[in-house]
Amino acid sequence: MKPFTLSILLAGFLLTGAVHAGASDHVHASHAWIRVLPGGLPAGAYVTLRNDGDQAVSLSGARSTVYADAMLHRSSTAGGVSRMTMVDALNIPAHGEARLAPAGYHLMLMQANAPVKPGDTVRLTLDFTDGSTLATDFIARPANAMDAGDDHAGH
Ligand SMILES: [Cu+2]
Repeated sequence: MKPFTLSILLAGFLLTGAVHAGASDHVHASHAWIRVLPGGLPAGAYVTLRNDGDQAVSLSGARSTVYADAMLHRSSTAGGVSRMTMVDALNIPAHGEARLAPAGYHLMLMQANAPVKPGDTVRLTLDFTDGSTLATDFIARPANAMDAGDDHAGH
């Protein structure tokens, strides 16, 4: 192998290593669930993200092979009118947590390429602003669900 080729491989390896040792290494996801709506409507995805690191991290969005698009949104209510706004990033403080939950921050999942039913598990790849990622399994819940339905898990 020529030295030139080796240095390119090495550069690629170092870059990969840098991305791997990123924000997501310190983030733990729990209570991950999706509220499935009938008729192919966009579905909200919710999760609690705990950051055990010494530095704040920022969630920038998510991806999935099941949905064509996923966007970070925030629901709010003003004057009795609820609305959703796009969010560039959601901060998760050092040694703190951020909660995506109904009536607040959520990931809006658009255009499922196959029907998602309550009880299904959907893997989303959470993206952080430093380029690191966190693959997380979300449980699909019915339209009237208000949480992940795992409170009995006791943690
Ligand atoms: Cu939304």
